[in-house]
Amino acid sequence: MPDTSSVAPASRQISAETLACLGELDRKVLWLSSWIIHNANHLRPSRDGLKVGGHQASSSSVATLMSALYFHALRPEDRVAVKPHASPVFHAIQYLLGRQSLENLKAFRALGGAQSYPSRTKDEDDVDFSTGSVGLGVAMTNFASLVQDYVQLKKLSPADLKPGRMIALVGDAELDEGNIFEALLESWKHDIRNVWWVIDYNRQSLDNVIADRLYTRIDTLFHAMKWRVVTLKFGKRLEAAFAKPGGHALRDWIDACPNSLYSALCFKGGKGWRAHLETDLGKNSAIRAILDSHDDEALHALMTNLAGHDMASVIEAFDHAGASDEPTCFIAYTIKGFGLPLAGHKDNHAGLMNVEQMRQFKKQMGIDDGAEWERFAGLSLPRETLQRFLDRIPFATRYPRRYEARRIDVPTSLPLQIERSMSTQEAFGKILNDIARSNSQLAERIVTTSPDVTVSTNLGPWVNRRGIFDRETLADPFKEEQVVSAQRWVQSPQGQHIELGIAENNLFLMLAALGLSHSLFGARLLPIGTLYDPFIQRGLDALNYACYQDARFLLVATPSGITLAPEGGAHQSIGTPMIGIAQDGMAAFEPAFADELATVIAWAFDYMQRSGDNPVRESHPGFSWLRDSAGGSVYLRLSTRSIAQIERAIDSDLRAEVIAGGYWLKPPRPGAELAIVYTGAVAPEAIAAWEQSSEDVPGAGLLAVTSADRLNAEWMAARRAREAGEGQARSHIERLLATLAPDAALVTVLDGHPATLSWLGAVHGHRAASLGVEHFGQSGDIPALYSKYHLDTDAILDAAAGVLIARRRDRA
Ligand SMILES: Cc1ncc(C[n+]2csc(CCOP(=O)(O)OP(=O)(O)O)c2C)c(N)n1
Ligand SMILES: [Mg+2]
Repeated sequence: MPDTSSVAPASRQISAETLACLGELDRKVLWLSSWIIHNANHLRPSRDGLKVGGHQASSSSVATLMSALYFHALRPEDRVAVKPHASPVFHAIQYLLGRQSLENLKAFRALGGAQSYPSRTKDEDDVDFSTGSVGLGVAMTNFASLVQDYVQLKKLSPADLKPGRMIALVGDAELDEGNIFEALLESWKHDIRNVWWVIDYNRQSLDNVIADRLYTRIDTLFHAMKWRVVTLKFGKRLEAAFAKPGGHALRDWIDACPNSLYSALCFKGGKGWRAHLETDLGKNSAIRAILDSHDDEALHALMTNLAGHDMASVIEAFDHAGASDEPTCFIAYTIKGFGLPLAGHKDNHAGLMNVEQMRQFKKQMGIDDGAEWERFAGLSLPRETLQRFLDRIPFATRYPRRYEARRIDVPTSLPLQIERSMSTQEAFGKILNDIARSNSQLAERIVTTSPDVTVSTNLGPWVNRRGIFDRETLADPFKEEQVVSAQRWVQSPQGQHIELGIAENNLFLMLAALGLSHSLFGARLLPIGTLYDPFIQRGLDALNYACYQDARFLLVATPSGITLAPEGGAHQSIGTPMIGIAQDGMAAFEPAFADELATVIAWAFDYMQRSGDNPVRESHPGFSWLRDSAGGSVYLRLSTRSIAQIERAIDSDLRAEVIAGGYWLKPPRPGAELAIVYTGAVAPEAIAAWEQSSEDVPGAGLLAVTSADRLNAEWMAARRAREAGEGQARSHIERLLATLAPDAALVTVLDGHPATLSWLGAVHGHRAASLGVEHFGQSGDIPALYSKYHLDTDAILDAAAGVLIARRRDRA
């Protein structure tokens, strides 16, 4: 079991009573986490025959580390991301702290019960960061620490909030995820502080025991990123054995023992250790003495006394590290399945103790039948002592630990000088520039971030005015040297833009952390992240993760579609409008005109701050089926194509329709046979096609869809409401399309996958032909590409003719 360059933690006195209480609680956490899973799998009736699962081995591996944290090292201001499959350990600890109900533990993995993986939004206890998709929760802590610095340096958080540590309990195999490395490098650039990663170094992943050579890489990697590395390898008992004359032979033997053999022997127990030690070191008198003085059980306990399971060693390391705010990685050697009959077995990831094994384990834990859920049953200290201990731990001094932040006032419309022709991307830059110029609270609370596409997504003017955030103040040498540049990038703690390197995972984790600042740090921020639309897919899991945690942000994705024409196929997004529809927690818009964009952005700043209950009624009559009072994040799909703008004022009715997702740009005559429906940058083609078709089909309508996502969501919600007995429920899109003839033809068109709008045919059973992009594009100019991919005016007219002919044939 080769080691990393060992750093012995300096010792600090901790009372024997404290250590005894911690040891007992650790035992209880191990018991409860195993029992929660056992109960779910063996004692709850199964209706579907599926194994419920849970991770007894993964949980046992981290029980001591988590007990040491929660019952000793943590302060209320610290925030923790727990490795996903240690959820039972987390909930057991919360139960002991009185923050989780027995009912929820009994319902682990059942509807409404404690979640399989800790969830900020679904669990009722004190989850700081959700986890589940490995690697993301870990990296989230780095970005959360950056946000903590941001709000504290600007004095936006409550004055009495001390800086906390952002702590991740990390499965060692999580380090295989690329996003970890992206986050490490990025956070090195930002000189992050107050981060702890506690690696549960059990040397097992899901499938396998990891290669012996890997440890050197982990150590080197963290050192290279300027992290302090604290290795916790051997527990006190093993250290004591090594300190005896000849003990070094035992240390050398363990150090040289391959991970797989060590794991296998952990599973086999005392007899296995004895056989190998006899063969390899039996002639060594010191080893002989150990073998002779330990029975099999004691020998097993000694040989598996790794520091990650040794409370005194863990406490010492945590206490020692607490003195500095340096980012710190603890490599804590552990055994997957420690203390359980699953220990060390390479197949133990999804392994569950069987009924007989659990009976034995229960006996070993001193727990009587019927006392399985009792907080202190089977422990050797009096319950009063343990309860008193729990009541006094630092972490218990504040609950709940989440903050509510005051709402930032947002105007219902944002000023924008509309040019005769402009793109939505250009309008976005101007809107932000205008906000940057103002002295408003809104301007103060906006924070922007971008993965190296700040300039190319038009955030430049905002950054020029508001500056780049950094702990240190740094002038712009280009400016000082009078080198002419459009960008003036002054860095300081006052800056309001966080510039990231090119890694979209990092962008979304940054937005996740910024978007939870109100709850984590009591400081409301209005985060805006920009990137090229196609690269959403690069960071999609992290985006999903941000939404899963209910982080609030405005995502501005530009340019998009094949409309970015000369940039070519590798940069063209096809599927993102479908992501916009399907992504929970995020309302997606694709406005065509600048005034629509200004309307949506103003609404978005308000929507991002909402937190009411579901279901919800909007105040504007008619738009009542969306879950709008709960709020969420907002995604804007924008374009660099400059299009002719419409001279108009957006009144409150039009505003409500733009927000609801669509409006008749050219209202149809009642009973009209045809409507052209468009989204986004193809507006000029749709308008031209409508003008030309009006000659043949008088009274045809032209429907502007600003949000296929919201139209769709409300349609689904209204249908469900009708099914639930609300017969009058009608969604906006149902009312809009009801003007048409029952068998009217619809032609839908957008620069994205046609399925985004094709469902409109199902609203009233209209016959729909849907245009869009289905295949990878290539470089070209807009006319060439729109023609090739059938988005141009002719294609729309052809499609209209096709559906109208089919309609007439059917009627005949
Ligand atoms: C992104 C992602 N891929 C795959 C999984 C499935 N999975 C869950 S745990 C795990 C292995 C975890 O190993 P490690 O992190 O070492 O945890 P431990 O040994 O403590 O169980 C895998 C592959 C996942 N949860 N997330
Ligand atoms: Mg592991």
